[in-house]
Amino acid sequence: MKKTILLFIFFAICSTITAEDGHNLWLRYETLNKAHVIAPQGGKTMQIAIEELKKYWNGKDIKLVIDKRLKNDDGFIYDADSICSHSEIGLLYGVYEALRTQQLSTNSNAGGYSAPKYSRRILNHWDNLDGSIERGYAGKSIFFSSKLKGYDWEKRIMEYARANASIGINGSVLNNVNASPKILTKEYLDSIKNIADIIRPYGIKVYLSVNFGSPMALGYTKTADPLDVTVRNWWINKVNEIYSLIPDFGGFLVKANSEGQPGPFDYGRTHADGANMLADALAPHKGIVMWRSFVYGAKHKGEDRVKQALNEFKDLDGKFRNNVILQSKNGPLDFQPREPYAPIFDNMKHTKQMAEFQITQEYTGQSKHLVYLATMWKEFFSFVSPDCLVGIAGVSNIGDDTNWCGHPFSQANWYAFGRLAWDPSLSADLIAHEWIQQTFGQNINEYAIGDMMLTSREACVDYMMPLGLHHLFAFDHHYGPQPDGYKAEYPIEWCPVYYHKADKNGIGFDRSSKGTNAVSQYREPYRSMFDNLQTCPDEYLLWFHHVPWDYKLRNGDTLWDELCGLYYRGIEQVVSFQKIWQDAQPYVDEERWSKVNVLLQVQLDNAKEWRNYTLGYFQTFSKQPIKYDFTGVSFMPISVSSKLRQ
Ligand code: BDP
Repeated sequence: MKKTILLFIFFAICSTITAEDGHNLWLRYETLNKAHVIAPQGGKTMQIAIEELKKYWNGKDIKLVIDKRLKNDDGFIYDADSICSHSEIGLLYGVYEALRTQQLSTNSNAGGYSAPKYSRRILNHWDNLDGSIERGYAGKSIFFSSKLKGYDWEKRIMEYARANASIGINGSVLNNVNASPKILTKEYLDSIKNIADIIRPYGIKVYLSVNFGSPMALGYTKTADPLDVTVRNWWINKVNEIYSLIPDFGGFLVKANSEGQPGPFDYGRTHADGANMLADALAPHKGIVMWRSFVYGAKHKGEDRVKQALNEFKDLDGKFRNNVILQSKNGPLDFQPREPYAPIFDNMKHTKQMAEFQITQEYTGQSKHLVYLATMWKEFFSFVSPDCLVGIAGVSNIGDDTNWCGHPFSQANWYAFGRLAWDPSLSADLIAHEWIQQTFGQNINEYAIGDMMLTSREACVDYMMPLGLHHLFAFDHHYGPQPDGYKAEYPIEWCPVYYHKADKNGIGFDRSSKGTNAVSQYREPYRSMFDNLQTCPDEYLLWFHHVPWDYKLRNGDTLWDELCGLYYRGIEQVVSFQKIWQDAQPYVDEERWSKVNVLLQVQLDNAKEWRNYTLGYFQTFSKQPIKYDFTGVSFMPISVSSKLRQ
């Protein structure tokens, strides 16, 4: 008896100090086991829908109804006591909507019809077969790492699928766009089949990144020429093999002739030749090809990098098969803290297009900085109509860390991606509040935390590269600043000095009609607006113009003073985040609170480093004082040939 009491006390203590490791993401429903669910016969997806309701629904009776009159497969109608959809997966989405609503304080407008804007809502994992993740900051690959085995591994994959289903994500490209040909070998396809079987009931299709040179690299053909019959047949057979294992396989994602990857140019063929060959192999199975437009340094080498993608693709508009989708990053360069939208979205009128967002924070502090990205993605949608896209891809930030994403707030970016892929008209604000309430409960100082999230991306822009500056990142890891970066052995497009072109006269990349004329790729009114220094928004100023240090901005400050002021403003913002987080302490469990607290200090230190290093360096050109209290490093003038800064 005594022993039992001791044990009881022991467990009671343990449960009060149970680690809150963030593993449960935004899925923190209380187990109630009180609902009575009326549902038709169904498969595994229906079973999951029923189980979720039985366990977590706080009402009594609820009906699940399949109604074939509803058009959109994934859409549903949800009201107080029923969820109705064309399909089982639509019902499951309805269940998660019902449970989300139940978690939120403002659920008065809940209910009605909801259907996704896009039928392809896809995560792109940049996972390598050795378990590492390109630009991954939250541990190893959940798919290819060996840390988890057997049941634990399956459970993890299932949790992954459930989290995705809860926000409507319905596709996963499992491997890196810099793809190893080995992914197409029997050994790997068998393990991909296992993954597909686990995630299928949650409505998630598997896609793979493929290396264009695969048949040759694996030793089956002498060439990878897309017009060669042996090559075409190899792909047809390979695709058939994949579908025999995974009947609902989604298709391929391809990075070709970019950053050293093989592609159709190697054989004098076009992107369309390459994409169409794969599309033809996939078409009988209803598979698709997502062909990336992230290309530079191939055909248009030497040209302003941000112009190259469109120049490579514009003549191919209308030449792609119906099951090819051109996938382009939101900006024309590479996931910078701020870029103008990529003009390729304006120009490819007869080609299906998808936008690629980067959820993993390669250029926004990785998993160390609190940067909520929904505001960036909404900015994109303020220029590019959601109607011109057929799908959305997000480069995942998921790894095998217990909390999935590294920084507790990075989970919000995964969440926001799913919600926006479902409905791009949702506001960043609403999504932030949904996430906060579900992740931290309703007692937290939600409005202050919400403000912190909503201003965090702008803060990051301010302390890293304000006023349209871009790619000032340290080589290779892309974490800290290296505005003086130049290596003769690297392509010039990897060197920060190519992008800011600071000299004694001023700073910025002249992409106006007097410069590289990148502005000409934009539709009006943006073309004229960006072209004219007077009308170009400050946010994009140094993206499009080389501006004198003494140039007077609209607010009356000189460019130099404004630049300095913004770096300081960014730092002040992070200080204010720390204050908000201090106030949140009573409402957040110790583990997550401390983790964020420590990371905010890292973020502040990094922000200061960005300011000191960057302003210290630019000051060698501006030769002007920094009006603020400055303790930056002092810089020797750089020795890069002035030609690079023309
Ligand atoms: C860049 C990354 C690089 C990726 C590349 C891509 O630095 O690791 O392979 O994009 O998107 O942002 O292909």
